[in-house]
Amino acid sequence: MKNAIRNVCAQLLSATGFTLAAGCFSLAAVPAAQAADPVKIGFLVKQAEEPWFQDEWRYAEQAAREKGFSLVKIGVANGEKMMAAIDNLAAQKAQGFVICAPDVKLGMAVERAAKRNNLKVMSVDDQLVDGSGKPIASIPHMGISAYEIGKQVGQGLIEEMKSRGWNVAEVGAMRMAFDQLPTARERTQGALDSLKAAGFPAANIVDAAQAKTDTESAFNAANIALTKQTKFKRWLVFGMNDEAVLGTVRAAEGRGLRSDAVIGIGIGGSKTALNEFAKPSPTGFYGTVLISPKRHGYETSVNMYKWIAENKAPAPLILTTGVLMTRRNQTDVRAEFGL
Ligand code: FCA
Repeated sequence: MKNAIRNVCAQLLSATGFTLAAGCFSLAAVPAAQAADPVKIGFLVKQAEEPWFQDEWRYAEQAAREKGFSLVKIGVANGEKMMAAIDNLAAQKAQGFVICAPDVKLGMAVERAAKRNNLKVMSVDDQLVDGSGKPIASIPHMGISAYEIGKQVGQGLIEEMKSRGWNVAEVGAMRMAFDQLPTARERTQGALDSLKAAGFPAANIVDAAQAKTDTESAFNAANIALTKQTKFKRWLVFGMNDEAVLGTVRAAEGRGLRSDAVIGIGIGGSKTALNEFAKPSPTGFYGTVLISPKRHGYETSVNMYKWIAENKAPAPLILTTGVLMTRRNQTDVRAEFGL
């Protein structure tokens, strides 16, 4: 488009002289986005009902308002919906999208669909992988520093257990696992490693595997695990996100294990955690490592906008950090995150 204008201008310059040509140069100097179609960006998430993703969308919308692009939010619960959404974005003349895919193994399919439709693509939260399970480096990604954040969860659990003076011999640690997702595996591995480093007995660690990454699936998996494990009187609980921990905490409550017998620390800090903190008395959901939906929603969208409108490619990999948040410090920690 700009080249075409320049060519016409060059011809005018030689044919008509300076005045007309000056007007041409100011036209040719307008940024690409104004000269081309209006910027439209898709934001595709695997679990639209999860508060974390709603927060991401909210901050993406803020970016859209500030930068003046349109945002198309689509929930993509499975591969079929995801592929349809990408084609649909192209039909709507979007130029790019940010995605947290329903399955990271769909990475190559995402990249191919983006290329075919001439759409720029970035991933958020869950990094896409290729056929051999390697992260796809050509798709810029913003995720959390999963292992480090997991370690913070483990340290928080140990500290709280110590301050309550629990007898370790009676304490089980439940790892609510979703190991097919690398970021989930890294998060719980970090927590495990810090428990072990603090001398927590490996024999007291119990694995439960959730079928999906929501509260209900964690609740079901925890129920099965708790039925099998009757020797522990008290529990530390960790998992990939707040939903994993909340489901486990609810299952424990069903067995009469309440806040004096359960210390759960999640990852996230959205409504799922805030609702627990807002209850009149504490529950087994003791804390969460707050991560930033603002960075993941706002910053990814702005980066995509700049890629499209200013041809500024985003950093290939950004990993964000978290801070332990409990009932006590929630206001301060959220303020620190600009939330
Ligand atoms: C994953 C999880 C979400 C959230 C996000 C940062 O996508 O499924 O719950 O933790 O990472």
